[in-house]
Amino acid sequence: MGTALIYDDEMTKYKLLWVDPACKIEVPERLTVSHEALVRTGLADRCVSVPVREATDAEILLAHSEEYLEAVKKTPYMSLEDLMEFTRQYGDVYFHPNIYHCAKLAAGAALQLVDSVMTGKVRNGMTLVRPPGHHSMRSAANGFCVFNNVAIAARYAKQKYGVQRVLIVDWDIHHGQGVQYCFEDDPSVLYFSWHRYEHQKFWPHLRNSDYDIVGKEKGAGFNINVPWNKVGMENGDYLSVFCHVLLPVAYEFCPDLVLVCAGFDSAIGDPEGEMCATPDVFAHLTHLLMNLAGGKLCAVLEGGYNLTSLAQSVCQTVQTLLGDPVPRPASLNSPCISALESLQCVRSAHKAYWSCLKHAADLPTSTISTKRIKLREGEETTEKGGEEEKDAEEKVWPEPPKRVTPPVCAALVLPDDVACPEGCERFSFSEDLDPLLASKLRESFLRDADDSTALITISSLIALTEKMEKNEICSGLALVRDVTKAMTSIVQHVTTVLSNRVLVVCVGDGNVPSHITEDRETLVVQMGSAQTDEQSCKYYIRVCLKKGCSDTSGFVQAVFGLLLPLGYEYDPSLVVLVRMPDSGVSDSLWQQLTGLLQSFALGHTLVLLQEEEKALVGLTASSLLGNPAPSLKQLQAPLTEDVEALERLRHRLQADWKLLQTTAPQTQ
Ligand code: Q9C
Ligand code: ZN
Repeated sequence: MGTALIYDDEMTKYKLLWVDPACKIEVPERLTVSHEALVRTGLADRCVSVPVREATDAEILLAHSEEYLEAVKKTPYMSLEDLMEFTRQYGDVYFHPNIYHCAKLAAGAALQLVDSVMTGKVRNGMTLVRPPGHHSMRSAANGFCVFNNVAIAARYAKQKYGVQRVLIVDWDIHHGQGVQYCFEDDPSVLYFSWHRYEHQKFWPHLRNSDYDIVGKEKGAGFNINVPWNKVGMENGDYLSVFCHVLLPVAYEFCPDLVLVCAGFDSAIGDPEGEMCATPDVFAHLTHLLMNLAGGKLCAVLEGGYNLTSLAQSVCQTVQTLLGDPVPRPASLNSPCISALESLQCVRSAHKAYWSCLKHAADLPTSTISTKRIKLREGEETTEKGGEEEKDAEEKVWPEPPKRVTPPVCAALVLPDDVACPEGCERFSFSEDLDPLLASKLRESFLRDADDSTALITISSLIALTEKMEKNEICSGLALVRDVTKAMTSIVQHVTTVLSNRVLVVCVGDGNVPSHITEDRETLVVQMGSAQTDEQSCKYYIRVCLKKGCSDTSGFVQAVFGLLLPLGYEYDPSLVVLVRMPDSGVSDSLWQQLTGLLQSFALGHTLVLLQEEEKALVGLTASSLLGNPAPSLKQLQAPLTEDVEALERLRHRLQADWKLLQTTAPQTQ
């Protein structure tokens, strides 16, 4: 199952023919540099190349009026003056004799991508198109857009493939108001957009772009706007919104297809966005969406005007779609005050519609009319904005490091009678065990059981973690006699000998030895049902669910609200995922967790299973290989007491872990 790449250089064959400062950034080179970067890095070659086609009239009419289509149809025959005149009725857009042709190809390319994914020809894909689409409305071109490529694609997928729910994620830095208008009363399409807003001072200056515009009638709750009221937003701000808004809602929505309005003007260096998120953040945004809808994800290019950051960001996105391990998120700062305010506002505005947000805090007091102005004037230095504007053009950032895929994707330590799944490698530690290490291991972990099999398993696992550290192996999986013992020895080895940070995720009840949890080199997050007196502390966090890990919605809530933000902030170099006996977690949830954890540590995850759980080897390995997890079906509302307990826990930990914040500090 591959990744489609759809591109045709015909779409570079139109440009601005007169002077218009608002439109001069939308140049043909946007496509050529993006495509050349994909070719140069060898990524294009790894994709399935799919040809473009023109969208038909009927397809364009899925999102546009007949009058508008007929008007655009005349543009190829217009004189320069007529084109300028025609252009004047719309905002921030230009026409050219060849743009109608290109607009048909852009929409058609999005449809080809939907076809390729829906028919199973590929798993996912990206299309590089001009003109972009998300600003164009039923009867109007706008913001460089002629036809709404993604809106047309969503309607087409519903019509042709009977897709029931479509998620549209618009990470372009502008509000795709055209998409919002198209689906505002439609509960079958969930539209999420974040956008530079600056309290309506930024283009397109619409009151409709604010957080309280949630959709209409049956579609109420299915339109999510995250306004950025400051420039300079960073990776931490973006990932925070994904963890605390988009992902929980998206999993509750349970889409059959994910479409991305993939604009890269939200990246550092872009003259329009003036944000500071680095190109590698798109690897994470992409990866976090890849386990929804059984992996069916179509990314369609929208904006992106800094040619360097655009090309880098496109490569990060495509490389992630291809399944390569994602880079460690560089320099994740805490979300800024303004981002937290937006987060709090959006979560509060959607409380009534999504059970995952039911217990979100109310609106911050500072948003109430006059206080908003006061806050903005009296902002402290922790705030972003201000001087960023001047040096936007001189912004420099390091090129994202080359992402290398280890020769072995998943290495398995298994008893001889358990078959090794396809695509994985059986790992056995053949060299004679270092006598010093052997005696140390025997002494500290196997004191009472003179069990040579267990000793060999542990030794193999230690050798495996060393190969992971050298990036010769990406991930590992082992069936062991005693998961707790295995975890203990591995964590001790990795933290002391390799002096690396380890994130231990324990699924299910069972004691975690205190010498692990007291070590600052280890962060332990345990999900279970056991109510004990033991309080969570900074490095040992226990999530208690009334019905344990069999409660999928409570578990998912904890994964997005707690585990992922903690993982991002902690930035481990190894993740150890431990499945305690009788955890009760469902197969699909287990696979989702395994997939999501590969956001961290360059995908270096070591999974430990009890030896009786042979049946789980295949599906766990499949997730380690990057296959999308089955979807969780539409989630029930989590138990109120669980959510409340989770919120209290999150609140308590916020002082230590800043990415857990979802509210702005009280002003005054
Ligand atoms: N300073 C897309 O990104 N305003 N469209 C330009 C120039 C229009 C952006 C103002 C921006 C349109 C797809
Ligand atoms: Zn844009």
